[in-house]
Amino acid sequence: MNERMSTMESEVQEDLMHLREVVEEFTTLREDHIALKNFVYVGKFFHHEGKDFYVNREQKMSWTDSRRWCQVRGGDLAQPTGDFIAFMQRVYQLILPHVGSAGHEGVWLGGSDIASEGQWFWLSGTKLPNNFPWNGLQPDNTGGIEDCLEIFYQRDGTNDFYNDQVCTYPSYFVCEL
Ligand SMILES: [Ca+2]
Ligand SMILES: [Ca+2]
Repeated sequence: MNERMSTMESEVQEDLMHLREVVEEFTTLREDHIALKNFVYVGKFFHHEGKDFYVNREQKMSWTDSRRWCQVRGGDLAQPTGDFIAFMQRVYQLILPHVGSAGHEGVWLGGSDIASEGQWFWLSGTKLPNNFPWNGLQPDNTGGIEDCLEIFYQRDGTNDFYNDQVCTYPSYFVCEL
């Protein structure tokens, strides 16, 4: 009798353990679902030359935090290829209604010269091409501390350009997925 009791007890223990695992898994799934729902809700997607991009125009973050935000969702900061002007215009269409009262916004992309001043690389490790359409005066490394790639937008669209910016500056950003 005692033996049967203890067998039952260990079976109950096992069931309880299994139940805890199921609850844990459910909780994780639920959190993922909420994150995904918010993700779809807050942003805008577009397609450019074989890649899917996502513009976060609701939250401003440093370049590093922006990168983490993209990575948590299975991507990274945007590293466009090909027609960089067309890419800039596509982002502009999505950013324009969100340009703040200052009349201009920066948008982070996945390029930097953090490793070596003046040597610009995408996060993939590929060098930015020689024909990269920097504005005539950029990258100017203002104050000796501009190491991250952004697109700089003016509300009127007359002066948009690729620029090097201080990495800790809070900006909108583009992820690739
Ligand atoms: Ca720099
Ligand atoms: Ca600059």
